Amino acid sequence: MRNTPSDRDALFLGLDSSTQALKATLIDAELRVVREGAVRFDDDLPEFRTEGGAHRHPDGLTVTSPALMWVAALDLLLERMKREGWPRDRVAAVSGSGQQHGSVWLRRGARAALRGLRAERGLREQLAGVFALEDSPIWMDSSTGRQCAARERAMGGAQAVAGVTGSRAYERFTGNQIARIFEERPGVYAATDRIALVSSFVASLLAGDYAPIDVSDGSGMNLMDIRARKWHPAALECTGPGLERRLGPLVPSHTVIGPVSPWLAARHGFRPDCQVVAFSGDNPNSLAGLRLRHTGDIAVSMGTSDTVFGSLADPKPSASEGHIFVNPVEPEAYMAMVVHKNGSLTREQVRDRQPGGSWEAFETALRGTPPGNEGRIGFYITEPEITPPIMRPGDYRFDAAGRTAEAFDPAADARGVVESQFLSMRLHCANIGLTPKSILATGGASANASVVRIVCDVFGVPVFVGEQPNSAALGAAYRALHGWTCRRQGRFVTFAEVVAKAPPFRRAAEPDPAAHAVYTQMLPRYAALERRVLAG
Ligand code: XUL
Repeated sequence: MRNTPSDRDALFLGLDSSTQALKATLIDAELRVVREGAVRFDDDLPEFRTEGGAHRHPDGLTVTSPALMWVAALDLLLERMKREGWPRDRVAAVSGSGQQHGSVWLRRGARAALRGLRAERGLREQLAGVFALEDSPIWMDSSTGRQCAARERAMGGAQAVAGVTGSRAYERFTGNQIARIFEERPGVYAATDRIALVSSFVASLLAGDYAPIDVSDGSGMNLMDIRARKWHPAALECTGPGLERRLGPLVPSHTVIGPVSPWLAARHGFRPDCQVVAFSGDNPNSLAGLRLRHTGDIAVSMGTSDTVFGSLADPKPSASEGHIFVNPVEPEAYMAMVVHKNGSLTREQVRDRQPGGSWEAFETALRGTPPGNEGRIGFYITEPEITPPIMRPGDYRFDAAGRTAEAFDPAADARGVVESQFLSMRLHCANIGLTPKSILATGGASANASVVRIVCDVFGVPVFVGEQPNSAALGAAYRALHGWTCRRQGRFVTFAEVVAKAPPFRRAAEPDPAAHAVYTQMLPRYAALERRVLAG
């Protein structure tokens, strides 16, 4: 057997089985990225005929991906690593990320097939027959409205479901997907030995055995008690019979689940003592990749949608907004995630109304208008909003006296849209217990200094900026290092210690106390106007 790599030479691999690609990021012990690679499902595996990695079904609601495609992608990725000479024999630990909520249905005999993999053949050839369901429901599926309603009835209402599982019943959440399969395809359910998440399934392929679901990705199922970090009996009960046995155990996210399979060592040159750390969901891994290491660190990602996620100690799960998951790097803590659908497209529409329609004009408008917009408040809804659920698109404007206003001048609209988006974020984050101590701003709009200024003043905390491409794969690599370090030292080592060497993000803004006070005063008025808009 080869010698253990010295700690200095050790490398850590993170995989990310996302909707459209399987990505890999390899880091060294100094946390530098040394290699990156990706297999794109549509282009590299055209025989599965996916679009954006998925199949959209004629009912307009069902969305699936072929489970065997994820296996084929891993074969291809590992072959490329071999061809490109990635130093696999220095990899001390591997972890990974999977798109959240997707489920993989394994029939009896799958475990023996995983344990008995033969080195002379690829995974695809040996595992083609292990699926009880060839097409895995994924997070884009919204076909389970009936099952969601039934869950909420059975468990005492939407707030009761949220209180226990961290989220009200959502169509894409795995428990509701499982309930639908049980109802509509009882033969599939009966033939199933194990239901894995995408994350735990890919971990199984590396470990050569069933891998447990980690408590962070497990929080996206509507089946787990997020406080006890255990399957919740009543939530299982209303889903399908014999479910606990089919789901297997739950483990903390930093758990080393075992060494890599003899197959991976013999066929792909990994060390037989390379450790597999439990895989988790893509959002939990991104939290790790953005190094949100302390309670109160939050990330605001400004893209097509604006997504906020962050670490918190005392969550307030809500039926009306957001999700609470167990934190993937701080076992006692939680993470919250809130999605606002009206993000950059909405800002762009308001930008187009500025003279010249450029971002420069938008910045000039922000610089030329005062914090609080002289009492004017607008709600700019281009697409039906998730948080809060404003379904009817349109611009809703109010003057300082709370009267409906037909129009604002373009500069007031520029300030109005940005202030409104971040006041909404502050309000709804606070509703689920997320109060930031620092913000990491990422995504397109984080390059705009005047937008960053408003985020900073609305929340009243310092804002850092930085891009972290492939944050889920990188987060998985960090988590591999984290799990490996905890195992090595025989104690829980904080994630903050483990990622201390990573280069800091740039500190971009400090709050202005006077502007922050304006926003704090504005918040109750904003909340009242939001209720008016919601009431129609
Ligand atoms: C989270 C969600 C998506 C998926 C795919 O709840 O549905 O973000 O994790 O990225």
